[in-house]
Amino acid sequence: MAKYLITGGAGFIGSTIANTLLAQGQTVVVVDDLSMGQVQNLNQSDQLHFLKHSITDHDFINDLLDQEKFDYILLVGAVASVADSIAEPGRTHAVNAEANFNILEHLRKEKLPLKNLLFISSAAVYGNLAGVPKNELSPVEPATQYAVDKYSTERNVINYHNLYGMPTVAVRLFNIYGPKQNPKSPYSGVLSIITDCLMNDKSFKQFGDGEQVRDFTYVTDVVNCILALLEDSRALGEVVNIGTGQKATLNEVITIIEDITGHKLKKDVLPERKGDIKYSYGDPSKLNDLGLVAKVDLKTGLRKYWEYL
Ligand code: UD2
Repeated sequence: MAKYLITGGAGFIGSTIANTLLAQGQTVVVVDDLSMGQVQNLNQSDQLHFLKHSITDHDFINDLLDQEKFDYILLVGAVASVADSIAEPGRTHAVNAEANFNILEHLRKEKLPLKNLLFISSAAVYGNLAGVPKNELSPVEPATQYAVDKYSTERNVINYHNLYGMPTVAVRLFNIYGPKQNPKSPYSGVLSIITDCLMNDKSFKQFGDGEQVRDFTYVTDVVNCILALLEDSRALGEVVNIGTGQKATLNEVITIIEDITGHKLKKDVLPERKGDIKYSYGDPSKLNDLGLVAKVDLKTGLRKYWEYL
């Protein structure tokens, strides 16, 4: 059994990873400031150590790294929304870039042993450049603070492998949905907001014409791929898209949800959101070549999500 550090481990994706590892009997240390995450997302276990703290406290994190000697580190903690980063670029940079750089530097300087470190990057790095689906060699154009910080950390993570031999891997996630996604912020994932509107008879604020395209990927698919990549030496020093490769417009998704729930969504149509990407879907060939696939299709995933709610 191994010891894992998960930053942002009380959030939507981090807690799903943590609970999967705890079910395997692994030891998991979670550092989360609970700005978006919730302790209740984490299953109770003697193997879980929860620390409510910000990853921007470098001294705290460095002491933790020195004391615990983690086998695996998962850098999940982030200001998790593009729109949020436009509102708060300074805080975004401190969390999404500086906090992660501090961890890499401390591991390097102190020569701390490590089996693998995985960074959660984002499809946002591709920006609004023409040409979809995006593969890992597609040009990038990070157009928001969120995307710039995801891209710079991704490069650092890969460079620390190439230059210093640190075992690392980075994944670019597309739009993730499923149980535990917190719908309470205006910056939450759109599917959690839509289902919250349906459940509470609220009007959905739709930004733009609803023809924006996304690759919605179910959270357990993402977690299974992440945990497999951590163990795959072929993925060391690599950037890998995690997505289904299937695309859907917001309008199509709303129709599927209305069919599943039998409710009609009330909508207010507003202008497009600043920094929004029109067409975002990925080519998962590299992931698939590693024997991994995000296999839950949108209808099945939305049905599972609705049953969970
Ligand atoms: C998602 C991720 C982000 C990043 C990016 C990569 C979330 C919350 N964000 O951003 O972290 O990885 O993908 O490209 O998963 N929308 C509405 N009404 C709402 C909320 C959203 O119309 O109340 C629209 C929004 O303008 C966008 C689409 O729905 O066109 C998806 O929005 P989102 O916030 O779920 O995700 P996105 O793609 O901006």
